[in-house]
Amino acid sequence: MLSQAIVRPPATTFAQGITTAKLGRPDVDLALLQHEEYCQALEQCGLDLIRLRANPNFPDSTFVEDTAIVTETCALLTRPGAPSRMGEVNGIASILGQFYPELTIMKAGTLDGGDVCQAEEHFFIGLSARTNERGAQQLVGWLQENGFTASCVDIRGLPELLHLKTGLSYLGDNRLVLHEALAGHEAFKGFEQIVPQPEEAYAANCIRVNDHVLLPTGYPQLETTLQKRGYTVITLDMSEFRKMDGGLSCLSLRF
Ligand code: CIR
Repeated sequence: MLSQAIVRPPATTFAQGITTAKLGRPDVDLALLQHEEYCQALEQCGLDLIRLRANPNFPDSTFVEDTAIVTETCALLTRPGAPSRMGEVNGIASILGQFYPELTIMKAGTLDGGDVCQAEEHFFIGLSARTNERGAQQLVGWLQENGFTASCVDIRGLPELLHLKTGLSYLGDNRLVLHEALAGHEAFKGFEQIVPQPEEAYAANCIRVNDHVLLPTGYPQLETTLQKRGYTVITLDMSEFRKMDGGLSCLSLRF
């Protein structure tokens, strides 16, 4: 069971963050409203929220997921691959330190939390424009020391995926939702695979939070598929975060 989540609202500088989306400039006030609805959905799923203050020095700092890897037993601070985001980690360290007495700090390479997908005791790690081999190898070593297994998935040839989790979610029950570009990858053999229609690819970034699945609004086919599998789905409008290449998983660190 997940019990907490760290979140940080978008700052006044949100629109100055990094994006490739070409969906226009985000409306910060609307992003704040959408973020509040996201927070309320996490609370509905039973989580206590640690709400950090918005940080205008880091326009992308609402995407807290990229700064750390958190598990039930251990946590690691990452080295985000975008130079403008490296400093975000400092703002997460003191908070995570309150929950994890032995917080590991990555020493080399680069790695974004968005490239790391946990499926029970196994982790999928994306090699991407943000996560390099050195960073991934460091994470593999740390995971093994902590009793987990890991496999790497190279997404550097898939520009439609900023991070591995842009196109991959683990729902529990040995079940993945994954972007069609990832569907044939051998790392995912043995899992039940739900592949959204191409027009619903954005919804491949969804999150299981205890008894619910959070899904972006506007993807009815995937919503129906998940409901047929017995999930209780909460839909959330993500329009302003999508404009900045973000999705549901990016907005919180859940543990
Ligand atoms: C960035 O490019 O870093 C942000 N604009 C979006 C980060 C999204 N994070 C994620 O998928 N984990």
